[in-house]
Amino acid sequence: MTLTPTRSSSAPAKALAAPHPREDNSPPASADARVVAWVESIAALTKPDSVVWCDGSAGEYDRLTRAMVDSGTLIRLNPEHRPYSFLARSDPSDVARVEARTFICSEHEDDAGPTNNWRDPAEMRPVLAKLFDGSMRGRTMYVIPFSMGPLGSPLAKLGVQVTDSPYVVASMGIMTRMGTAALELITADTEWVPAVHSVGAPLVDGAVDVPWPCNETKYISHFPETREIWSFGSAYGGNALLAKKSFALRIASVIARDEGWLAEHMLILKVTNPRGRVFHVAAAFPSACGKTNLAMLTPSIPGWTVETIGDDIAWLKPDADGRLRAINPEAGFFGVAPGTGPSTNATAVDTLWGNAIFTNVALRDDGDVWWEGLTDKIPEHLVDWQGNDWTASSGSLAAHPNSRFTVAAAQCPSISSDWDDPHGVVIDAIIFGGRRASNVPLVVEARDWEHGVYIGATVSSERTAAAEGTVGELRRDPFAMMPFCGYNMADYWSHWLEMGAKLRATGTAPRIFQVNWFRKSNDGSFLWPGFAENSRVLAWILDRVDGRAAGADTPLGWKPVADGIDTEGLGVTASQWEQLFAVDPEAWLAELESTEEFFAGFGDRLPEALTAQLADIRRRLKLAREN
Ligand code: TSX
Ligand code: MN
Repeated sequence: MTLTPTRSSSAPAKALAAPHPREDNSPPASADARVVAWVESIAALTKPDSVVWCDGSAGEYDRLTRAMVDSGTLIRLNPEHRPYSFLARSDPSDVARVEARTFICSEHEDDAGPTNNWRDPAEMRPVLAKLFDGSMRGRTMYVIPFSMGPLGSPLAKLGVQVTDSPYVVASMGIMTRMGTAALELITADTEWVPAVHSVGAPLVDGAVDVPWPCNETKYISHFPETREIWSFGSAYGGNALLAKKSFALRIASVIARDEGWLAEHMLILKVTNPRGRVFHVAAAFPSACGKTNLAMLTPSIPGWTVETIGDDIAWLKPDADGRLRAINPEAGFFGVAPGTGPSTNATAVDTLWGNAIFTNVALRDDGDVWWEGLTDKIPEHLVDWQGNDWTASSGSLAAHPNSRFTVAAAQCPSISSDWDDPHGVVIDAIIFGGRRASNVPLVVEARDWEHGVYIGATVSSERTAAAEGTVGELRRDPFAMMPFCGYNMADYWSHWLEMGAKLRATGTAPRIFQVNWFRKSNDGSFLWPGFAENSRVLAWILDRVDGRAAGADTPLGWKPVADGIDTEGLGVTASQWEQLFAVDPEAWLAELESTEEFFAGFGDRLPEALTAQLADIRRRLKLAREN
């Protein structure tokens, strides 16, 4: 079957010479007829000058990146310092995910729930049809088949994204298993998720292209019932790399609910204890908690090793023996650059030696990249993320605070040999974290799965900057999924509770823990050194799983007994240790009031088990207050 190129008569002649299109636009022979028909329908709507089916080869990546260097979208970094690497500078208006323009278009508003922006699909579809009509004129439309998870894995899912951004193609090539092999897995009865992306900047009426085309109007729309993604107007991160947050979390969470598994915003670690026993841990943290740093942790304690399986997303599914197995559905890291340095995450720095795309970081005079936190010594002169001359006295940041690196997971020195095991890894422990200056102890273990789900549902960070609201106010981010759950959050909690019941019935459910690296003393200083020292907390957690660490009862769960965590050489005083685990009943009873209010927002969809958990913790706190 041949795809007829659709050309708008008004498209300028120059745009017809799009970057290295295949000479004919015919789909590969292996392409499934439904995929071909869908691509034809999107091309008919968006009217690109040409259509290119991506094969995922190194040659294709090379051609695309060369064309982007020629067009000014990418700057090739000095190969002596950073081989096969590029810098992209985005439009200053297109620098982050836009939650206010992210929509869940379920048939019923209640199925999106109070934490999502809901739009009636009947209203959204015509809006999108109008925006996408001719939105790719003068450009090439790329077809990107991809697998989330190892090719052919029973836990993997397939998708096809079309995009008019070669930057998105190159990024998807790093972040997913992209190309011919994924396309060949799509046959007549394979489920696959279609994702349409346009930067929304057609080249018409002689318009000249810009390095980072985008549109002021943005829509990141999800249709959970038909499992479609439509994204318009942005080329940045999760707005545009639709395999990541849009597919692997928002759409996958809905598929997972229907199929009996979990799509989670979690890193995955492999940890080996000094006796050689191997454990796997999945952990959910809200933003700005250093998730990638934990995913690449180098332990400070002897005999323990930590390896990386994933840094952002985990798909978890019970196996035939009732054990929860997890894969990292991604193939790369799309990490925040600022704050990544030899003391915070030396492994990430080593991962980034080459073959990387950097977006919105600063450019050094020697053709390498720089960002705040990469080195203690600030370079004398830089070109900042907006392309302006920069010196330390400029009074601005050289790299955008949300600037990113994109790099293959396989290149990470701490990557585990089983990171791409198609069967996934058995999860022994699940950790929920948050950035809490007060109340939340360094670590506790949940009493049981229901208590663990309550801990997940109450994940939060305290606001640290006045600009974000009242300092100290809780920013709730249940399961770190607030912006990523594709359906009603209360139904998601019910699904977690049901998964626990199933795991208990057939096998062993992972144990659940809460951690907080960010508790502060009254003088405002951090009580816990964090970073590599977090290995001591991981060791306690896994000793608990191993049945070799005692726990002491608290109203919030089981804490380490005295000397349960090795603090040798840490510089944490006895008083600081006490403050790290202090439970102030009054402060906690006040927090429970706020949690009750938050829960009430979910109305009658709130699972009874969470109301019961809250009541139980309140009872325990009142008892503690009396004693
Ligand atoms: O990533 C962090 N982790 C997890 C590491 C595995 N960060 C950085 C958060 C921003 C993304 C942390 N910051 C951690 C942490 O455990 N802890 C802290 C707070 C902290 C910062 C500095 C010091 C101690 C604690 N100490 C000195 O600066 C000397
Ligand atoms: Mn994330």
